[in-house]
Amino acid sequence: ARSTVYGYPRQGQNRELKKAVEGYWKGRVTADALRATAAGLRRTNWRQLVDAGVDEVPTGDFSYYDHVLDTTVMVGAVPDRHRRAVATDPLDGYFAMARGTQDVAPLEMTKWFDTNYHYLVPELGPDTVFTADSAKQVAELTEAVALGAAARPVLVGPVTYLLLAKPAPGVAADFDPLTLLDRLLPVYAEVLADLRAAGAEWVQLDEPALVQDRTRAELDAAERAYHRLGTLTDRPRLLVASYFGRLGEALAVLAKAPVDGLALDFTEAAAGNLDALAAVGGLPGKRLVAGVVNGRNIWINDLEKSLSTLGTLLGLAGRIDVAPSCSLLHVPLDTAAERDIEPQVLRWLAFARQKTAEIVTLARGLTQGTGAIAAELAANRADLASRAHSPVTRDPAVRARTAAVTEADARRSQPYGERAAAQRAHLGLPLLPTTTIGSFPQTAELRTARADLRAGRIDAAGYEERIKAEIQEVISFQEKTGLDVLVHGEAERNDMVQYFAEQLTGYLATQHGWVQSYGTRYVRPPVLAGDISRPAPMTVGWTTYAQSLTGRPVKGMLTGPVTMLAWSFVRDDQPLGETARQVALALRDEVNDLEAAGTSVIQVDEPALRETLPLRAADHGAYLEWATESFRLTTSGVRPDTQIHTHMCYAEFGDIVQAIDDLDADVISLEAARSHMQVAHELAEHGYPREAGPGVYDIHSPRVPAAAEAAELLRTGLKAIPAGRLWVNPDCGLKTRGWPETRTSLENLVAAARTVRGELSAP
Ligand code: THG
Ligand code: ZN
Repeated sequence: ARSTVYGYPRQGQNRELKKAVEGYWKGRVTADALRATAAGLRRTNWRQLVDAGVDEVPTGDFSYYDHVLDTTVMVGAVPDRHRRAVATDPLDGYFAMARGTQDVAPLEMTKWFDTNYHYLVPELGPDTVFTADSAKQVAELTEAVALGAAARPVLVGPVTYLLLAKPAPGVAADFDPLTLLDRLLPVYAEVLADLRAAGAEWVQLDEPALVQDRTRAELDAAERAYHRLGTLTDRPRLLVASYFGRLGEALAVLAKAPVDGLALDFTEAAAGNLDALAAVGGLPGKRLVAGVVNGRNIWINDLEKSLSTLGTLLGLAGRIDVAPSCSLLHVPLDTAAERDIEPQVLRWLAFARQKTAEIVTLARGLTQGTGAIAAELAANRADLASRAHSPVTRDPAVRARTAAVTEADARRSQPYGERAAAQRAHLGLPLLPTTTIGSFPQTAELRTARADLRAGRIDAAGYEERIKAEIQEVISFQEKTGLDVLVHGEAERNDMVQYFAEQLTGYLATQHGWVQSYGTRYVRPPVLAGDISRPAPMTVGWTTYAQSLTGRPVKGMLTGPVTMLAWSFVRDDQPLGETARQVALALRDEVNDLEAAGTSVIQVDEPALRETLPLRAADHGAYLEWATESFRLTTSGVRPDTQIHTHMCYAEFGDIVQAIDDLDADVISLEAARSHMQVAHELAEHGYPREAGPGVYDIHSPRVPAAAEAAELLRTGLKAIPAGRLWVNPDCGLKTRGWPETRTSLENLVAAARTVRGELSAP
């Protein structure tokens, strides 16, 4: 057995790639220097893989921004509006597609399956002409071969590429990009021939879209694609890779295709692949790459269990190789950089470098027998036992509390209608009440204050003073502007997940655990390592301080349990629902403490509710069950006259409207400005009975909406949601905006609310 990986973190140990690319954008780094940095990072990665004993390294997985955008360049599908920039300077044209320019909009960005990585959506239409550009793939293969590595180029497969695309602007919305398959395949054939000529023995074609529910027509397209590519005469050997789940019906299609190997996910999330493989009679004569090490979490592998899976596979294919379940892009680089995590606990964690060592060990064990890896197995067994029996992972008080949760704990004491009346009486708000989503601009001064505190240049009291000064400013601005429900502005928060993770027992934070989210933007997901409890209130002090400055209601602001899980690395030793329940109970204490301290409006944000939806419809029900239950568990301990808000950051939520209703929140704010209040109509169609604030100001753009424009959006909203239930707010938090545009936009928003209120009371 040989060991291999499909992709490796691109950024470098100190995010050198981010610094070089952003430096290039600012004109501080030349194109040559950027290219040299990138080549150095690729070399470091390949050396690291080869030195660890990996038999076949990936190439072409590196990207300046995004590998789907690289594929768009490879097949020549540059949108018309970017052609001139690309022709003038390919590198600048590439970044123009990624980020837009003064004059042209970028490609749209969306989530890569159910990960936290975002890709740039290809824009295709009936007039799209594909042309092969294999330069990047060939160059990177040549670099790796020059280092003496056995290298395998990795490409996004043609079927997945088309399934990820959308109709270009101006093309009919019902245009199906998959109709372009026959035009795309010759381009892939050309790239494959170029790679073979450059020395590729194998090429990997990634088809993760085939682990989603697929129609017969889509499966037929996959069959046609791999028949066509498989029967080419001038081609390298083809490895078709699937990951992020089970293949289902697509497995039979690929098993029959005239390709040379398949890569399958054999982690828990893909349960079913093993049986399905046996059911189709295995892959006689083909190479099977077995993804037995989870490539998207950070827990050490259970080596004995993996060896047993690999043993089961032995008779099922011509040859078995060992790999992580997916590209290692989705995990941080190296646990060795972490200095603040207890050494014993650090041994439970495996980042990309450690996962690489695991697959090398497994491949050796499979080839030479377990005797050859006895020391590794013993150490692994000890680390797994240490984790299983640690007081960190098992806190009897937390377990007793989750076990005692009843159905009633997750239900408000009164139905929505009665609560709404109590809240109206209690809060005394005007029609079309105005509010914001929670955060105000995170200024450079605030970030400096946090850095100063970390570095010891100021003490806790000095930091508190700076944050309080900011809260005073934010409150006084909102009063002056005439907003009805105020917020404290979240000046104290670095990140809406990290801030809470740092204060909850059972969570670990990393110092260097960066994972690419999109382009040059990275996150450091905290680790849900143990049983979760809340040793002390987390937000009550700041919220009550803000409330002490004003007579208007100040909204308490929390991150909900589903989003806490979605943007963290989750436990793999208990069901997600159990972890969510623990987090929910900790947050419930915070909600109840806020209420006890006099907070009448509490917002629990769930921007990740939609993005965590499982890839297959059959799995939606179980997910939505624990997701909605944990939200209700968080929010149901309050009095009827305490108003619970929630917020979600997307306009497309058609498939989870029922779940949103099941949250039983009193008020929801949603993105709507860019979709012209479409969401208001979707809520109305569903018969959504509660209050809603479809955003009237698109905070993702620095553009300031005029009061008349916001008023027009409100009038549109009123056609779907009655005046008694419509709120007026921006789309999302304002932390990424500057103060000047925030000021004007909110003044215009309040003016718009006043205008429309006037029209409502006019005879
Ligand atoms: N918080 C967390 N996860 C998230 C988001 C979040 N995942 C999904 C979505 N939001 C991703 N969006 C972003 C937006 C901005 C940045 C990262 C992800 C960003 N990162 C800084 C950078 O790369 O320079 C680093 C931030 C830091 O210092 O921590 O700007 O909101 N948890
Ligand atoms: Zn939002």
